[in-house]
Amino acid sequence: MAGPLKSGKVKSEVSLSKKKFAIIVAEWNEEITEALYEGAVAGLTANGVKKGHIIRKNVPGTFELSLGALWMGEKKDIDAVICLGCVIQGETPHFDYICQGVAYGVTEAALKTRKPVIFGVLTTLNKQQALDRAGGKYGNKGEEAALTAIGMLNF
Ligand code: DLZ
Repeated sequence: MAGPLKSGKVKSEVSLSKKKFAIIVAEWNEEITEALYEGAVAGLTANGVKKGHIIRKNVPGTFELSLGALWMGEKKDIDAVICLGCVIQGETPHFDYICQGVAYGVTEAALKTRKPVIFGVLTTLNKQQALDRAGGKYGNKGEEAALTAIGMLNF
């Protein structure tokens, strides 16, 4: 299994130059999810993934990531799917339903497609906590999700 290095690179025993990734981006909390997307692309390209091999798809909200992941994971030429979303508890009365639903759905998509489907969803109490994890003081969880996808391709 590949291990993360400090540089944002991972040790990969498989060649990544031919691998294709789908990134599904939820449009809710766009400021955060765009930053996660930038982080994910940076994480992939820093490790040799070609920009042309990264396919982006948007979905309205985090809840829809599951179906988006299944649809993209079913495509023969996609090697791994990265799901990016952000659910903020203070602003979302049905926070728990969305989070449970997407956690279950992403797992289902991985098991059904037998491909890595990565859970790059921030579930935070407030917007500041999300910003801190979308390129702020705690790094970028989108980049982490990208490195996790690469790690799984090295399984
Ligand atoms: C409805 C809703 C709310 C209130 N909050 C969020 C959120 O914080 N983050 C997010 O990604 N999506 C939110 N949504 C939208 C749901 O994910 C979903 O799009 C709708 O419930 C329709 O299925």
